[in-house]
Amino acid sequence: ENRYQPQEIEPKWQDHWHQSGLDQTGTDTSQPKFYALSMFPYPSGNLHMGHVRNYTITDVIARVKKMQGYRVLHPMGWDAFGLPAENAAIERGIPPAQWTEANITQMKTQLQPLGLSYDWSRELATCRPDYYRWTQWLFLQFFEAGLAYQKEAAVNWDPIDQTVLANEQVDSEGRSWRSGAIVERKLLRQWFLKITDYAEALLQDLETLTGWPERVKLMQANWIGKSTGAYLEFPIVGSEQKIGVFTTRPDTVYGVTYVVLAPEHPLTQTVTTKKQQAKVKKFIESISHESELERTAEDKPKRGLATGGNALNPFTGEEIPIWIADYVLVEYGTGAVMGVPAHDQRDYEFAQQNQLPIKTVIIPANPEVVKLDQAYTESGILINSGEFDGLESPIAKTKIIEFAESQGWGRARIQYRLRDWLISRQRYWGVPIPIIHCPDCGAVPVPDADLPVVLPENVAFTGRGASPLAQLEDWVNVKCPTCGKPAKRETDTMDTFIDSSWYFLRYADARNQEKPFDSALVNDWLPVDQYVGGIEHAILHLLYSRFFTKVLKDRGLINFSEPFQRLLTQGMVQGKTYKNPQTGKYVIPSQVKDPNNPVDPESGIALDVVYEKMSKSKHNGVAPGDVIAKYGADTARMFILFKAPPEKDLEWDDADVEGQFRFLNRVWRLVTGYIEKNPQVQSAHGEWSPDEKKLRRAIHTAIKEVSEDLAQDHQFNTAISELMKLSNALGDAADLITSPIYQEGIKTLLLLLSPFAPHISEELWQQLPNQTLEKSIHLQAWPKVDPTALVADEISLVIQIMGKTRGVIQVPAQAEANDLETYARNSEVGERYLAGQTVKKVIVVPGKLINFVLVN
Ligand code: ANZ
Ligand code: ZN
Repeated sequence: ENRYQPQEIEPKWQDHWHQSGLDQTGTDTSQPKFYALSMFPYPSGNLHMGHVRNYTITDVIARVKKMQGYRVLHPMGWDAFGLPAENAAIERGIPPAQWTEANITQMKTQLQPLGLSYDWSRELATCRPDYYRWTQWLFLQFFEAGLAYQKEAAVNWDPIDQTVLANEQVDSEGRSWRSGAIVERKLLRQWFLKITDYAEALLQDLETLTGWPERVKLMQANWIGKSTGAYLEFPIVGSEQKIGVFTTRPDTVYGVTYVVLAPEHPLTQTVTTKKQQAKVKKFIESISHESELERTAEDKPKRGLATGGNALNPFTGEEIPIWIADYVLVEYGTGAVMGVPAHDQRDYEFAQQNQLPIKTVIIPANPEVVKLDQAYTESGILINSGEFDGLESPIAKTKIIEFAESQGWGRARIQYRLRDWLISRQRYWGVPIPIIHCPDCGAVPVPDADLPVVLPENVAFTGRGASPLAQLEDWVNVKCPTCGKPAKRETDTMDTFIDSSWYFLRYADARNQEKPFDSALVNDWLPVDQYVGGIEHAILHLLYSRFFTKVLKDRGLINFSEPFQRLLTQGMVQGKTYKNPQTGKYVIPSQVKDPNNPVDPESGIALDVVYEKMSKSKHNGVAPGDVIAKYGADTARMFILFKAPPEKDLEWDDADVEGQFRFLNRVWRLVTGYIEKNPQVQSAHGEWSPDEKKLRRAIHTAIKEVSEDLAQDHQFNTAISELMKLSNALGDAADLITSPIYQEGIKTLLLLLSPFAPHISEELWQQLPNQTLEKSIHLQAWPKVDPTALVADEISLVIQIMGKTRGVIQVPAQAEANDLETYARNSEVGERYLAGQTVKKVIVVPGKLINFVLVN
């Protein structure tokens, strides 16, 4: 018997496709291009369901586009630098490169059985010198453009191991992962990329990204955080210096009753009086341990101190005290604020605590809404504001800025929350920053000819002391490329987000030895037409990639300014968990005796059944390899695509996996049954019988619906439902087996199925009479809709009596509402249910149903 055996056919076709080069990138330049990209994985060594979902989605898109006549680029690679490899080196003595390459090999082995249509000839790994050579080259482009610079910034310092720690190496209590020491902050000179120069462009161009989820664009906009307002200066009494503040509410300037500096502000020392010096010093020290989050948390009391100094409000001529406080951040705006307690909630609370005056200068147009125990933070009408009294906030803002400008007190200002990108890492397993520090020439780029600066291999990993690179004297000490004097290499490596900020460009020309890429090739393939990945990258990775793209465009290396045309952020894959509601512990599913009535095997307490993101600690993971071994990759793919729309979370459900397996078995029997009967297909005879017409309509409806589901919002789930309908229609039309329509139906079913379940459809396609191996189903054209086939001669009309469905009749498609009523009344169903009844009302939904409302 000819059974569906995925374990046999899947490896066979994978081998065959590989040998025949089926998945190589399209080269026919007469075709439009399509670039389908999944976010490349970190090679942890372990492929999980989240990966499988991501790559399956992209694979279907790539396969459909190929059939629709596009030349497709669908590559894969490895985001291979990062901390875990270095931790493995510290803990187990395995060199990071070896650990990483072994993981890559293992994950490739795990990817192989999924039947993904990657062009592996373009594979890249960011940790290999043939890639990071160009990461270094690109860094030097930024350096040359003045977009890479050094300044002091705080790092996590482990005082016991005398080492810098990554954020991930500091636990939630602020302790080092290795030594357990309380981590300190330490200032180091580090490298930054000037992403703030591109803040406005990054914000503006979000509008052009029509193929992105609104939610992601909003997250990016909030991260960039544009505020419009004013820069105003308050002269320090008894000094020539002024305190500049950034405010979004210049209309409240008459209500300023004090000025606050961030404790770290450079003017703090200047304004502090002798009497306050000791206290201020102590305050600053105590603040240095708080994080930014703690300092600005809304529910936390604001801490502050008077400096003893005063400033002048130039608008009112009043002297006001200068304070320092933890809620003012040194990095934002000017690091100083004008305190307006009547109209800013934080200022209000601060003023209350410290008995500072509160002066109302804005009243609501509708005074009923005033609440006395909090700031009035809305717009309104100005009072107590001299010549600006009576103006509304928006107009007052403009007038006050104009006036300030005419007096030399300030000007309009736009402020972004986005900060420059700190890219220095004091670690080994990353791209070495290609800079040599010379005492005379300063920071000198490593000359092109000396790239890449290769990571040395004879390195000790102890987790203690300076970074491994900094400990290698031979490597560190070099001659200055400019003047030849003794100089030192930069020992910092780059943030791995840099590696992933340009990999999508490299795929267009992955084997280039002379340049990071050929511009013409990149300009041809990019932007990426469909990018697919997790929402966790909604901010940083996407923002950095957009930034790189814009800089490279300005450098003349590429001709487009946005890298990703369309973005799909796929939902999580969730597994079933059994959770003890009292302890919060997750019970291992195999220990739950009765899944219908799950109780904790120890305490007997009833367990909550909830779906959560798959993870080891929750015992709810499903290993891709296990599913494939049991059902095959085609079933796994079908299930993932069918169970939920791609953006939504997906609940893993064994019964539904079974369901997809059964569907593929049905397809198998349908098609092999057809092949075994080996029918003599009649030649087309122009005039189709009503049954043939009906089947033809089902076929073309499926083509239309599947094509639309795929074109619009990647509704794979409804597309698969259409495939099920078509397979049922063919099952019902067994009488037509010799009709050319039936043959068209079988072929269409396989063609439409092939992007989703590439192996079974190839196997059955090849078994069809007159197929040859050269004509892979994946090289066939996507079926076209014949609109004439969609026109129905007859439609099914549902008959309802009092809203209850009582039967279905066939009626002419063109019938009018009146006719429909006649057909319904005269039908068998109508006669049975309407006999002796009085009809009160008839409701007709044309083309669908008729409902008789009776008098009872
Ligand atoms: C006076 C004022 C009056 C303000 C008022 C608000 C309401 P966004 O929108 O986030 O840009 N601010 C400015 N620099 C600050 C800093 N370094 N640390 C903490 N707060 C700072 O916020 C801008 C507002 O945040 C500014 O406008 C300033 O307070 C405060 F009725 O100035 B405002
Ligand atoms: Zn020099």
